[in-house]
Amino acid sequence: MSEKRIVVLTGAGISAESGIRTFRDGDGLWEEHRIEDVATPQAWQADPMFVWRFYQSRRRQMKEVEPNPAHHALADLADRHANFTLITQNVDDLHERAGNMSTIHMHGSLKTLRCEVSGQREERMEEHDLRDEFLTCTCCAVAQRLRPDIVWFGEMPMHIEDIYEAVEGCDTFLVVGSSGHVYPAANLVNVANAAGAKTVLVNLEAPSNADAFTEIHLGKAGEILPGILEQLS
Ligand code: BV8
Repeated sequence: MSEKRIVVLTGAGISAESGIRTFRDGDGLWEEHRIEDVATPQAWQADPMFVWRFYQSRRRQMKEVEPNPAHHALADLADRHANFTLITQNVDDLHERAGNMSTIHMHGSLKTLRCEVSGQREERMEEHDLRDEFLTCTCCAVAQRLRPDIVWFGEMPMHIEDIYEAVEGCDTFLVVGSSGHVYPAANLVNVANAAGAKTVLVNLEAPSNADAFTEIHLGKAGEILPGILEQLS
């Protein structure tokens, strides 16, 4: 086991080959609305059923997709490497299903829902939990509406202290499948550079923060990642 500290950040691009649409492929719209306008507390306040249907359709899709070779390559690397941290911007569970059980979800998760009163989380992925009716919590004496357990635009990302601690202390920072549009995730490569880490990108095309990386591999993650992880460990 090498003592090198490896931190990986994934974005929507790593799930693309599993059939999950990325945010910026194609038109980045959902029912003719910009996703940045749907994934906000304001949209939930204004039209909760509209936002709820957006998430329920993505929660249902999770039952139909499988991890791809990129997810499996990262799970294999985690098995071989003692000092490994996986952070994802994604809200699907494909990293866990490939074997990365301690994945840090900085933007939340589709599998869990959150009580709007207590903030308590519960996993609700049974068939009857995936219809378009609102769901209510099991934690309050009077059941309250559950919201998606998702970090919306304008909300604070989760586990941010742990994330900065890992990135500030790493030797290699690998980003897979991210356009570098969304902050603070897109800034983590600069944090890694400042910490003296080697920064590597695997992406289909050059993202907006491409200049920040030491090494760039352009192409599909499922095809490239299995080959380059040997060099990283
Ligand atoms: C915050 C969950 C501060 C939702 C997501 C005004 C007000 C408030 C904040 C802001 C503001 N203006 C800007 C901001 C900051 C804002 C932001 O960055 N906005 C952007 C639009 C400019 N950020 C925030 O709001 C964040 N919070 O700043 O809080 C704060 C401080 C104190 C107190 C309170 C708050 C929160 C951002 C999180 C938003 N939630 N996700 C959901 O999923 O429904 S973000 C969401 O979009 C994803 O999680 C992901 O992070 C992002 C999409 O990015 P990518 O993952 O990179 O995906 P994308 O489609 O863009 O790119 C895919 C890439 O893959 C492409 O480059 C493509 O080429 C490549 N690819 C495709 N196929 C493949 C591939 N690569 C390899 N192989 C392939 N096969």
